[in-house]
This record gives sequence, structure tokens and C-alpha cells, in this order.
Amino acid sequence: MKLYTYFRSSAAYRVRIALNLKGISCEQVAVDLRSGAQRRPPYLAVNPQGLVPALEDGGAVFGQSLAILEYLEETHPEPALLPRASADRARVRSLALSIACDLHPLNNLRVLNYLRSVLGQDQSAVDTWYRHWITECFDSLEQEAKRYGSGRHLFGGQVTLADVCLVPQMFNARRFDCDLTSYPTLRAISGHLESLPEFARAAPGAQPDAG
Ligand SMILES: N[C@@H](CCC(=O)N[C@@H](CS)C(=O)NCC(=O)O)C(=O)O
Repeated sequence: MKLYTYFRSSAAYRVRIALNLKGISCEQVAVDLRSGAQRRPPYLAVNPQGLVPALEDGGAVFGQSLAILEYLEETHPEPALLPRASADRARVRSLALSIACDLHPLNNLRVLNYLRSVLGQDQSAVDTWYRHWITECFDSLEQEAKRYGSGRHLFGGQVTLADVCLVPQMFNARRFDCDLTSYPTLRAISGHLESLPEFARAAPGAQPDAG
């Protein structure tokens, strides 16, 4: 397998965590988002969506971290990152999607660049935008974490796809100096997960292209 990744990409960070949890060895190819490599022909030939991550396996290449996570879950079922019962699986997907579909796309690099360069917003306005969407998502996620989590996981007592999405999003929130004092449950869960070797090895600072 080959993963097209960038150290600070939270979507790629999700996939790195899942690969580590499932013990899958994978070649990593760095795509430098700072220089715009994701929008140049060599990478567009790999992934026409122009975003990282992309995963190559057995001649197939596809993007979208959630599709990749589901693929890994189907091809390498152990350890399972989705619970067994259908309602529990739906809950975990719902938690993961609230981050991956409702929050992350609003704060993506290309959106922030568009706010700055096309709509002429200054850094303070961009930061306000960023923090607003973090708050919108984390307010509800904190309540759901209390309701469905164990204090160490967003759902139940095992690592799930929801946790795989949470930790990179917490990293992003800290990077943008978001105030996380209102989210003690999310902070406790993330703190626990980040101490696990599979999460630690996937962290941005531990990647070869970090810098
Ligand atoms: N929904 C996609 C989002 C992928 C995505 O937004 N990746 C970001 C990095 S986290 C990216 O490549 N951004 C490049 C850009 O905005 O130009 C996924 O989950 O894979």
C-alpha cells in the first residue's frame, strides 16, 4: 500500500492512525500542501480531487479519508474500528461524520485561502471563522461524548472511527489556538488516545515530512 499524505493534514492523520491500529505497513509519499503540490499534474494524475490523503492498493487509488477508513475496515477487519451492532455502528459513523463532513470542510486550507485571497479577509477574520466552526461542532460533540463515551473514547470502551477523527481535529483546534476549556470530556479522551503508540506514531510531529 502507498499513502499520499502531508504531515499536518488531519484527513491523512486519520488514515495514518487507522493503518497503525490495524498494523498495516504502508509506504508514505509526502505531498507538500504548502507549495501547492496537490494541485499540480503529477498529483492530480494520482487523485483528480487534488486533496490528500489518497491510498493506493493493488493498482487502485482513491481519495477521501472516510472511504479509505471504511476500505481498511473491510479489508483488514481486526481490530475492528466499528462496533458490531448496527445502531452502534450508525452512532460511531454519526460522530465521525459530524467532524469529517460538517466541520472539517469548512476549515480546510483551500477554504481559508479563499477567505483571505478572494474575499479579502484578514487573519483575524479567518481565525474567527475557524474558531466558530470548531465551537459549533465541539459543543454538540462534548454532549455526545458524555452520553455515549467512556471518558477515554467517544463511543463505548474501544477505539472507533470516531476517535480516529477526533484526535486530528483536536490537534487542529490547538494549532489555531481555539479555547478548549468548555470541552473537558473531549480533552480527556484526546489526551488518553494521544498517549497510545498507534496515535503517537501518526501525529504530525512524528512524520518524516514534518518541518
Ligand atoms: N473530505 C476529504 C478532505 C481532504 C482534505 O481536505 N484534505 C486537505 C488536507 S486535510 C487538503 O488536501 N487540502 C488541500 C487544499 O485545500 O488545497 C477527506 O476526508 O479526505
